[in-house]
Amino acid sequence: MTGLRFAAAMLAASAALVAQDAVDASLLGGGGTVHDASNNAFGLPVPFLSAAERRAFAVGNSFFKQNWVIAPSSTAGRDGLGPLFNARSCSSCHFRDGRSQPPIEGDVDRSGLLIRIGVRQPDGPDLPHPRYGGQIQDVAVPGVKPEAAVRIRTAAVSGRYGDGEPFELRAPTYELTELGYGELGDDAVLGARVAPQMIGLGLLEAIPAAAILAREDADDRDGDGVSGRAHRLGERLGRFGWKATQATVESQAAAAFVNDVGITSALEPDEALSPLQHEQLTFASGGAPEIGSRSFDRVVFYSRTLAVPAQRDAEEPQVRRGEQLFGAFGCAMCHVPEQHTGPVEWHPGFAGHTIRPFTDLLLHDLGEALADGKRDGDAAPAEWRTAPLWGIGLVPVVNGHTRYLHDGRARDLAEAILWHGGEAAASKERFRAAPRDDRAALLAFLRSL
Ligand code: HEC
Ligand code: HEC
Ligand SMILES: [Ca+2]
Ligand SMILES: [Ca+2]
Ligand SMILES: [Ca+2]
Repeated sequence: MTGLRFAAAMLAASAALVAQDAVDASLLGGGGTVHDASNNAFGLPVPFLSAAERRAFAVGNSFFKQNWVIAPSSTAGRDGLGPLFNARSCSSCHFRDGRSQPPIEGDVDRSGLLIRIGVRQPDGPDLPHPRYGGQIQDVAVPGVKPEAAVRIRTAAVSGRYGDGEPFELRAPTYELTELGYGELGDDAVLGARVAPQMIGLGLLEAIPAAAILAREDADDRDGDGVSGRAHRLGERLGRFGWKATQATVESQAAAAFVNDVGITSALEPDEALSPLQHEQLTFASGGAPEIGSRSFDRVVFYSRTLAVPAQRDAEEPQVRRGEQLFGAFGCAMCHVPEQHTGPVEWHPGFAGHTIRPFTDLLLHDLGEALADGKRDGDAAPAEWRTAPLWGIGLVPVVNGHTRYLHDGRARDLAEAILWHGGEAAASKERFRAAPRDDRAALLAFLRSL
């Protein structure tokens, strides 16, 4: 085939793909979509896996769910928990591959909310805390002190919609009690994060870097008030985590194993201990590394291949109206409805999908009210990655709660919007000022995703 004819064939093929997707925009994950709105909706593999890959997915699933145990143990393949940790398994935070819930006010938290910690520098990213490292682990193996317990307090923030209807938001503050390794010091900064749902991560990883960079407008040259920028991590782009601190699912999984569960891997061979803890603590290791690369790779494969549930009720008039308003209110400027995936080296099936993740994967300044003082990498305290909105309407079904935003402070979808400020202030304001029926339509659209 000549180059030209090949190009024409490719064009025809991609036109066919676009035409097919255009018929059904409810396939939010393109060919990686599943039709399931049950409480297992976040836990299914993309439909295009081979039989062998489905087995790898199942093995990854079992490692994601299994409880790690203290070393030494007769079950050598799954020991090495801790010495400091937050949870015994991935799924205790990502329950049913979904999203965790922050504790109720006054509760002393034992999971569901992760507290990052650091020491502020005048310029550049926070340094790890000399006593507590980069994260507070609130559980420990016997004979080792946990780092702290987390206490949440909230203060009311009241406001009114344009038509006079009142609303009340809850602004959280966090306090660490029962400190196990001494004082925090005045320059310590804390950042609270809930665990997001695990769907569509391989598809997000397959969006070409060039497509993400093409949407950057760091200095807002087009003057529309929105100025997203990519989180650059050396040569790579940050895509995962609430501040896009991880470039790949693989690096995120390795960080989760070592920081959240205390399991070392080839990518993260050292336990997550501060210099002070390295000096003080003695504990048994579960091997070097504690999770072998075969098992680790299965967890990464699993995490990359979780499918995206299809949109529900897309043809309902109220949902369609809400979708129009999503554009009219400017939500789609950041929550970009449509993206296209390109090739990735770890699986041929992830390329060529038209997906509807509702994110640009860029960092945006969402205002002081959402800033918690923590600077992760290059992301300033007020900067957050546009959260993907696919699957957001199924969080109550899968996880039994309606807590949104990076720290779960929003108690429903309307509150999540009302917290938007900074670059999203004008967009939020259009929602706040809109008539009740329009607000209801926008929320119905979000619930359909
Ligand atoms: C203690 C709770 C907790 C545990 C246990 C946990 N996670 Fe997470 N997970 C989180 C939080 C919080 C985030 C968001 C992190 C951030 O914003 O930096 C996250 C984010 C992620 C992401 C990125 C998702 C996205 O949309 O950006 C992946 C992938 C992930 N976790 C995988 C894992 C794996 C694999 C394990 C088990 C080794 C695991 N997690 C264990 C809390 C947890
Ligand atoms: C300037 C960019 C921007 C605009 C405009 C914007 N958002 Fe967001 N949105 C974000 C970012 C960034 C986050 C994550 C903030 C956080 O977690 O603190 C977010 C979070 C959300 C969440 C919570 C997601 C989750 O997983 O918890 C919802 C819901 C949401 N936005 C809906 C909307 C709607 C509806 C509009 C329009 C009225 C809108 N957004 C406008 C950037 C934007
Ligand atoms: Ca360990
Ligand atoms: Ca720590
Ligand atoms: Ca702009």
